[in-house]
Amino acid sequence: MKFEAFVQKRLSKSISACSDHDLYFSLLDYTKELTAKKETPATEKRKLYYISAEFLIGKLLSNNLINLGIYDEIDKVLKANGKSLSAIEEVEPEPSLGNGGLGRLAACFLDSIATLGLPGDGIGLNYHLGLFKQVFEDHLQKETPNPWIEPDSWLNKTDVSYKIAVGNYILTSRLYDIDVIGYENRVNKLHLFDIESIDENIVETGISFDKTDIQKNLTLFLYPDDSDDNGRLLRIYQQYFMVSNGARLILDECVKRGSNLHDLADYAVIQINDTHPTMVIPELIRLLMLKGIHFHEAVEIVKKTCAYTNHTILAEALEKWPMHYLDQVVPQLVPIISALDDMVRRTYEDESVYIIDQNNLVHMAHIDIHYGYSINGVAQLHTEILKNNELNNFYNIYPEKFNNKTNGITFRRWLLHCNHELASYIESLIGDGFKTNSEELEKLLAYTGNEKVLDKLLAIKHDNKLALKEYLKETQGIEIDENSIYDIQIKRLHEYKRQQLNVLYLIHKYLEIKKGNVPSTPITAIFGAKAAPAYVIAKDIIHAILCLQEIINNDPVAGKYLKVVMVENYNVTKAEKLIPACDISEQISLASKEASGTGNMKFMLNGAVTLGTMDGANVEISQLVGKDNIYIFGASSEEVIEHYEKADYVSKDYYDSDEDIRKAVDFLVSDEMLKVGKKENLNRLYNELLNKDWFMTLLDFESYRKTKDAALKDYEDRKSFAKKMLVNIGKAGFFSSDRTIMEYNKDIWHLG
Ligand code: 26V
Repeated sequence: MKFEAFVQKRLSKSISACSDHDLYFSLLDYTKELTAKKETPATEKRKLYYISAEFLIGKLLSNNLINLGIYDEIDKVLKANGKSLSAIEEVEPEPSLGNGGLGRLAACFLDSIATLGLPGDGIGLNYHLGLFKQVFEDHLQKETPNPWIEPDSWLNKTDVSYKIAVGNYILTSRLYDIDVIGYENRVNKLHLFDIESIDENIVETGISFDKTDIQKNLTLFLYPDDSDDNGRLLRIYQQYFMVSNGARLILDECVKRGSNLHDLADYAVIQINDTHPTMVIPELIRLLMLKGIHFHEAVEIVKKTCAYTNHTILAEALEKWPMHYLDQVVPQLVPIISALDDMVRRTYEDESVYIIDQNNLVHMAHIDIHYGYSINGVAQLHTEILKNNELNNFYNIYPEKFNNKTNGITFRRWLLHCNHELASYIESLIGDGFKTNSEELEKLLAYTGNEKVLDKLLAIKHDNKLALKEYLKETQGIEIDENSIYDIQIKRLHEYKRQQLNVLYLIHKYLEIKKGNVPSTPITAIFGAKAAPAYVIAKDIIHAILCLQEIINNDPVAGKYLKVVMVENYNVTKAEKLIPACDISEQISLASKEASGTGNMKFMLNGAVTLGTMDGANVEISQLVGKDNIYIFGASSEEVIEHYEKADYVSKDYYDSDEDIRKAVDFLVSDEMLKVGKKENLNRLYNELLNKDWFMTLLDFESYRKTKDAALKDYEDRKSFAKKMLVNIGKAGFFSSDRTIMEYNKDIWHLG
């Protein structure tokens, strides 16, 4: 049935008489009906289960229309009736079911798995409230709840339910599914487990709530604040609930497809996304033993079934649970984890590879490495650092298990959906093959000397900048200049990502402008970032940015040349508006700290030029585009690792010896700043930079300043800058998550 007829039947009115609200819910149901018709039960023997605590799927309407191949048709009929799809999209709430890169990667992977026609489902939790909504008050971040589930949504209730014993509770689960529609291909599922007794009314002020009432709070929040014991216990409840349900679903499905469980590894591969789902290993062993399989055989079966992806080397992010937490929440797993640890102790002398350490902490990653068959990092450099440094003791034991899978992004969302104008222009130049074979973007390189093409590229960028300008005016009342250079840093706020380095540069630039050294083209520096609610310094950095926004934007002279914008509540939806408008993509983490980054790939695909360190996937980007088409600065990962080993980095030395640094750092606690900001926060940030600076901001300042100034200068020659943009787009094909997934399949999963 055509959409017009569908609306008429459903609402007894024509499209033109409908509100955007009517049309959104009609499109939701229309899409679901079409999808249901496409569904075919998996006939393959072997299937992938991607278990993850986060799937940052973002809004689904446009993406689903694109993947079903009906976007243009719907767009046309809406326009003909005086309606706009982008206005209708505003009605859709964003499911923010992830913190950042790790969760968004899982969502891109599901899209590619379905697009490649592979049998593979996601397994996770149905959080009722996504990552908190960020609001700014008095130049500070405040957190409020972020609901997304409505009576009619993308969730489909199923009849799958299990009884899960956890702590002192027996919880009855309920499975909800979201369809994952491949681009002109198969439909897979995202399985999200939940319980019916969740009570949203237990949320108190902001996002605080009673963390002990498990029946009411288990799936209430994504990533509850784990800075206290109850928060950490709740994390373990969530993790066990996720993997126990997941393991049962996997076993049930495999038996249905013909497995006798001894041959489970022929029927299932389980990809463990970071350590959050690690308890699936002991839980599967437990469940197999309940089916009569002997412990040692169960261990061997699981070893052949599970594979682990590591997403960070940051020590504070590697999960280590105190044994007494596990005793309290998952006593049924404790004898199994102890037996797994025993086996390690009997085989290896090196204490650093034990599962349970001297302090009775359980190292979750160690379970994955000993009892999984594959361990991968997410970019070349990251995997090398895992092998040679962080996990070297494991690499020496199991060199064959280690492999790299450089991350990727789905081009359906990050080009076709978010940048229609660029996508259709590319299609007019090189045909539509790039939509399914991303490497075909290379054909664009034939046009790097073509003035008309370069002009058009600049014109598209200008349109996207104008659209962003209007959006920011509407949503935050901030006025920016579409003729300025848009320099954007959007990612979680973390000291290692070094938003503070960008801040120091902006202060420096402001002071230079005040001295009369004005830039030829005005600069708009845009940030978007949420800080973890308990991460004090991260919140201080947000405070500093908001203070600068007020000071600089209102300065009658400097405001003409420099604007600072902190986008409120940065999320996937905002990323889709920011990325297509960007000229300079800020990827300035301290070398060795950013495992990969995926925003860097999204910017490149949309024609922004990277300003970055040799970190994460910036390394692959620079190899692909060559040094003329990227701005690299800063200490190398080797230098940084050496500084840590020798403990010889002293930030104060850099402060003392460089006047630009000193002036920029001092400005944080200047009268000008203290007039708009809070002394406590600004002093704390100042002291942190001066006396600690764990992520070596001052070390890289001078090199950052020089390189950024060079990039701004090069921008003056628009044509040559447009050529860099085109090279970046042309070389972005490697970063399609289709390529990443093909590699996972070839080396790890072996599906089909
Ligand atoms: C987690 C935590 C939690 C405790 C406080 C500090 C902290 C810091 C970092 C993390 C990161 C968790 C894992 C993660 O999200 N990694 C990201 O994964 C992306 C996809 O592979 C990758 O592109 C990013 O570089 C990596 O940071």
